[in-house]
Amino acid sequence: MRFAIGGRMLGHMTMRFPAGGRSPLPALLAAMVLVVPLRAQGTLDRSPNLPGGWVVGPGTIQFNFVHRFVRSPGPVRKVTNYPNFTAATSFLRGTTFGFNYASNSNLVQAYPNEWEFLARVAPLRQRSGFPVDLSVQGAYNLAADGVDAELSLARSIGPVRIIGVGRLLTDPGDGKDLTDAVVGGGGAIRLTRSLSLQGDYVSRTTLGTGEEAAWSAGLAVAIPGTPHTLSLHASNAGSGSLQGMSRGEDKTRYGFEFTIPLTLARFLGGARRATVPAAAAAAPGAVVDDAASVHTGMSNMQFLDGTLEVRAGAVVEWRNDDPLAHSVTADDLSFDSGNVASGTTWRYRFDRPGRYPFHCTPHPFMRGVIVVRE
Ligand SMILES: [Cu+2]
Repeated sequence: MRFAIGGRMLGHMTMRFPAGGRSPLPALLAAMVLVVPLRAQGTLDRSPNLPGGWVVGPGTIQFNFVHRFVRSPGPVRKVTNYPNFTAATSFLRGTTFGFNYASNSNLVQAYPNEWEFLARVAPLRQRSGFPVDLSVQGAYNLAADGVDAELSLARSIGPVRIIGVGRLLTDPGDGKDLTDAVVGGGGAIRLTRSLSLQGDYVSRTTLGTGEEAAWSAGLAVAIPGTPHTLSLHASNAGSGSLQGMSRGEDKTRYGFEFTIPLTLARFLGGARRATVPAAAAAAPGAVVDDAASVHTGMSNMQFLDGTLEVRAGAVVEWRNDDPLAHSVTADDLSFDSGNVASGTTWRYRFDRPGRYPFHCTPHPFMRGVIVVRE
C-alpha cells in the first residue's frame, strides 16, 4: 500500500549505512559522496580570490559572474569594467570542470579575452573526517599559453573558514621557462547563516613591473528564497583565473560576484502527478492513513520530486535519505519542518489549492514545488 503510489518509492535506490560502532568506512564514503557538493558553490564560504575548492554536483551547471570596476582619476574619471564569467559542471561527484572567461583581462597585452579551462577535484573533506577540505585544480590558460595549478586546503572552525592555497603559474611574460610560485591565505566568517565577511592575501615569488600581492575584502550574502549568492567586494586583482587571482595592481577595483546554480533536473524532470485520493474523510487535524498520503523525500542533496501535484487534503510525507539534516520550508514560510534528521520523515497536510514553492534552509539550492489541485 505504502509503495503503490506511482511506483516512485520503488524507483529510487536507498542506501543505508551503519549508524555507528562498526567500520566507519561506509559512513565516510557516504559522506564523501553526498556532502562534497554542499559547500561554497556560493560565495559565503570562500573569499573573492580563493575558490576554496568549490565543486558542483552532477546535473548542475554553475554560472558565476564577477564584475569589478575601476574609476580613473579626475578630470577624466572613466569607469572601466573588468568582467569575468565562470561556467562549470560535473559528471562525477567531487569533481568540477569548466572555464573562466575574462573579457577585459590585462594578463597579456595581446590577449584581452582571457580563457582558462579548468578541472578541479576535491577528494578529501573535513565533514568526512579528514582534518581539512583538500582540492586540486589544474588549468590551461590560453592567454598565458601555459598550465597552472592550485592546491587548496580549507578548514572550518565554528563560523570561521580558513583557506590556504599554493599555486604554480606559467609565466606569461617573455620566457616560458619561468614558473611563478604563489602562496595565499584568507577565508570567511559567517556573521549569520546567510551573511559572511571575507578576505584574502595572495603573494607571488616574482612580481613583475607594476604588480603587487593580490588582496580582497568583501561581504557575501545568500539571497533569501533563491539559490543565489552575491558578494560585494574590493580587490586589486582582475580576472577569476588562477593567473588573474594571483596578480594585484596598485589600483583598487570595486565589484561583485553573483552565483547561479542551474539544477537541470528542475527543468528536465517535469511534474509528477500523484494519483492519490484526496483525504476527504479526514477532518483537519485527524490522523490520516497512508492511502491518503504522498511519499517523497530528499536524497543526494535534492528533493526527489521537482514539482509534485496532489489533491487538496493530501498529506505529503518527506523522508530524508541523506546522511545530513534537511528542512522542508515554504518560500513564504507558511510551513516549515525545521530540521528533518537523517532517516526520519516529516509530513504536512495541504488543504488549500495553490502552488507552494519550498526549499531547504541549510541548502537553499535544494528546491521543489507542491501544486495542490481542487
Ligand atoms: Cu538540505
